[in-house]
Amino acid sequence: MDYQLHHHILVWMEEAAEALRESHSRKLQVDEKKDASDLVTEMDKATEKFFTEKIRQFYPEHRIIGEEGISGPVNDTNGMIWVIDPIDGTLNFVKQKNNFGIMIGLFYNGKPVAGYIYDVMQHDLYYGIVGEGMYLNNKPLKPLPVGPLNDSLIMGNVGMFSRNQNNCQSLLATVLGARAHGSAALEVIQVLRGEASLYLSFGLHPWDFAAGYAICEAGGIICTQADGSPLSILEKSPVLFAHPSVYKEAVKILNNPTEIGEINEYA
Ligand code: 2AM
Ligand code: CA
Repeated sequence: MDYQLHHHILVWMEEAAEALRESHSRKLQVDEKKDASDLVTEMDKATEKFFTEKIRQFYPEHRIIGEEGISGPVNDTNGMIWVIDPIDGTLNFVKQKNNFGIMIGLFYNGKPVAGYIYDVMQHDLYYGIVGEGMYLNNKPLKPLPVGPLNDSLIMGNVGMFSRNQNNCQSLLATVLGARAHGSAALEVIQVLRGEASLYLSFGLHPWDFAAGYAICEAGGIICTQADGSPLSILEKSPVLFAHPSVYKEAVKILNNPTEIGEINEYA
């Protein structure tokens, strides 16, 4: 990892986060993408533009995959690629002015190098450098100990559990409970901290999972598709980030449909 590059990312993320916090005092342009729950604001676009311009200025040979599509397209994994979600949890950003993140994953020849997740309203910047470990606000991040699946909480989203997507209610029946924030950034943070044993979500875009993928790799948390196959930053995928003590059992449950056990009333 190039430390000037790392330092640039820290400084740029601070600046972008401050602009997002400041934007809460203004009335923002909000547009619907697919429907009223899928929003894009002027700040999603402005934040991606901010990073794109910085990267073009300092690292013109690097390529960018961003949710708002300001740069690209990128069709192969050669060289250094930045995968950027300028605001993860845009619905929360608009409706709660809280519980959203900025996510950046850095990949070289398709392999994770470093990942950054900024919990903007908490002023908490999580990052991981592959080969070095995970950090929170520049201090080493040591997750809470994670035990077996049946003694843990898991992260996901309400929609997938209510629809029993990929038999995920079986997983819900196995664990103590599931938690959801409506932001992949915040959900992954709980796994990084060891407050949850795994994060599962189906049909994530590369910008939804790239940062978490790289930080988890740095921290020894296993990252694959839900069926155990490898992730690619070029593909939309079902994503599983799981601590080693729960990974195998989670994959087995998700891929061997069984009768769904009893789900705790307060899960
Ligand atoms: P976003 O705010 O960047 O779109 C909400 O459940 C989580 O899913 C957020 O991380 C959100 O990211 C993401 N999300 C929302 N709509 C999505 C969609 N249509 N496809 C994939 N991810 C989506
Ligand atoms: Ca987004």
